[in-house]
Amino acid sequence: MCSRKCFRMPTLVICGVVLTIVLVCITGITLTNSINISNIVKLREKVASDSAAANGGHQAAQTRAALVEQQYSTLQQHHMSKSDLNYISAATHPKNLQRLLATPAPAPAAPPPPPAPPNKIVIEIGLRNSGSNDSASSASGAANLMPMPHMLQAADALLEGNVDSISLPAAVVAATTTTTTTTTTTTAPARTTSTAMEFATTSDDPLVFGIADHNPAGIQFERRAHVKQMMEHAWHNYKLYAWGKNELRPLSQRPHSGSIFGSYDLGATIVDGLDTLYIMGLEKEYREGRDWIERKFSLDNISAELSVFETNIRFVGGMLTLYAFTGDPLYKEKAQHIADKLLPAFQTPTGIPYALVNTKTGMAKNYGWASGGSSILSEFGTLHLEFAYLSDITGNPLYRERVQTIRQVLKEIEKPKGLYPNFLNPKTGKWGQLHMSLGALGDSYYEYLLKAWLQSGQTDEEARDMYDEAMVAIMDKMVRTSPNGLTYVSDLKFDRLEHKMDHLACFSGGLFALGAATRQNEHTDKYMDVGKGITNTCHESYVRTPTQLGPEAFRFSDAAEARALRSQEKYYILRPETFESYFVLWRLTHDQKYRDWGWEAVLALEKHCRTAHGYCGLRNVYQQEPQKDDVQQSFFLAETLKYLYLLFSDDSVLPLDEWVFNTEAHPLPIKGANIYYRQAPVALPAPNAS
Ligand code: DMJ
Repeated sequence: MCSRKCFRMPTLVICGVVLTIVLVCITGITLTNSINISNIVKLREKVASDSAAANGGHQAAQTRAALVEQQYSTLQQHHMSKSDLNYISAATHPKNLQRLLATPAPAPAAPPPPPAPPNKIVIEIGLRNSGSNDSASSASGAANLMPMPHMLQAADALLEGNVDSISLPAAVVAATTTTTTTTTTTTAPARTTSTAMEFATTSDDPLVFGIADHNPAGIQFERRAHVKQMMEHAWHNYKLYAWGKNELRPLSQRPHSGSIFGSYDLGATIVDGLDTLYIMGLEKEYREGRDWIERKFSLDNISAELSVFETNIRFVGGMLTLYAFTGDPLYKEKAQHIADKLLPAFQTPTGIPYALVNTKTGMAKNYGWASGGSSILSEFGTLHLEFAYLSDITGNPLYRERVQTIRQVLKEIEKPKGLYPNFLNPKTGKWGQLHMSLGALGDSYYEYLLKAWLQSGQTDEEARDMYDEAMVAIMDKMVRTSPNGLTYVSDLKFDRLEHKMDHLACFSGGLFALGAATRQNEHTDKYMDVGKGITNTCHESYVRTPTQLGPEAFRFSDAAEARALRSQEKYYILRPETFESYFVLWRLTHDQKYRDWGWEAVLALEKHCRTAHGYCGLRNVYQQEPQKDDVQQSFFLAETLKYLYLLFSDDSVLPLDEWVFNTEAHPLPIKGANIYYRQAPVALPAPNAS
């Protein structure tokens, strides 16, 4: 028989166990709450201080943006990848700010903030579906991404104090690939979502950075992530072995000096590659580059002989894009500084600039090899986008005037068979040798005719007319079809067609297609056919080599199609033009084959061009194990990797109706269509004294 004592023993044990469980629970809850509450307190403090400082709706909107940013910075501390946090800057996108301003912003809260009503919103950080992230699966994974309206809703709730808990499940902390989900119990109305990518609105906000895409279903995640990793590899090795120099020699692990940049250290890879880092969300690397530009980049006190064309497309173009992206005045100042150094080259009887200019003396000249002292069409004809935009953001009309002068000379001059020869004498205003090409020496002139029209918001009709006239003449006189049905664009030398196409001319697949997509006229169908045909031919030039990378030039004859025949045209130097056309055709047609072709190229680049210390070109793409050239071109970071990254991104990243790419793949905003145009205020006439 059990005594009372004996009965009490199990009761005490049970009570002890229950007490322990209760204590553990309380401790757990307290710990959880202390995390959540400290976050919330911090957020509320931020709300209070921001709100107190706020002078109006705009700042309230920024405050909400800051809250979202703060949330995400917490997530980042838990090893979540920045690319998975691309929505981070959504709330600071000027479009979203405008949208927020259009809706009644919450009244600035007077500190101390009121206690939060319980359980209005739970922000829960979840895991992305595992498995493949490529298009098919990403479509199903889309539902797990936190959409913009929810972000804004969450931001509002935070601002208003309607948040009960923010939970970070332990699994998230351990996760390497994560994204966000929300569970809302609020009845707050959802906002409409923006379709554009996101940018920082100010340069000095350390939390505000990058570009977001709003349609995860449009992204091939694994492919894109792979390209991003290639960029990191290229950049980190450049940083390690050639920082501040122009380019990297990956095999010898030292800088590549000389070449088109002269002998000075101008950080060409930094300036050329920086907008790609920005687009990819590589913030740390971007900031290293910006810092170098701020502290080191200057053309003062050096006596460099610079190529007007290369300096314009890479340096001026790079700075202009960075200015458009960030609004950081540093980039505008640098762009103007560089362009000013180029201006002496324009001091010619015709206004057609020389090819080379000395940054110290202003002495300018042409290349000795260029047809009797001529300037080169693809060089003096590829300044318009940058100079026109520079005038608009600085308010100084001089730059636009310079390129308008070039335009007038080219408009008025007689064109043999309606075509533009590659050489023009800047003193006499007469053509040199009658060689025409959509490849070397001609290429980007035609590109800038179409793109000047696009950049102007399709108001510069003169440019569009000149584009149509030139392309119709090219289709008639230079575009041909091989016996096996490959479309190509030949060079024309006097009256003789040279059935050869440069790799450089592979950009024209995209150019024809873009011409078709942006205006319906009698040429539209033909443009699109030729654009697709040329892109297909350039792909053939790649897949007909054992390396699956294309040669510098390829020929068409009875014996061969889309193959290089001469030893000096068998190299590949990491050029972008074929991928540029894949990108443009993908955007315009959504034919999956363009993405697959791009991915084939990525695999080939990885197999043959990647080294332990960066990427090299190849000396002969027709060899199974080709020798590498030991140069990582700056355009590999500026163009090749950017176009491949964008190929696997959603259309909302740099949409083609808001951005136009300069010939070095630096995107420039389209006037009237893009809020990042950042036009300088027009000076008002002085008030009438009377
Ligand atoms: C780039 O510098 C530019 O695309 C230019 O217009 C031509 N070639 C190189 C890349 O191949």
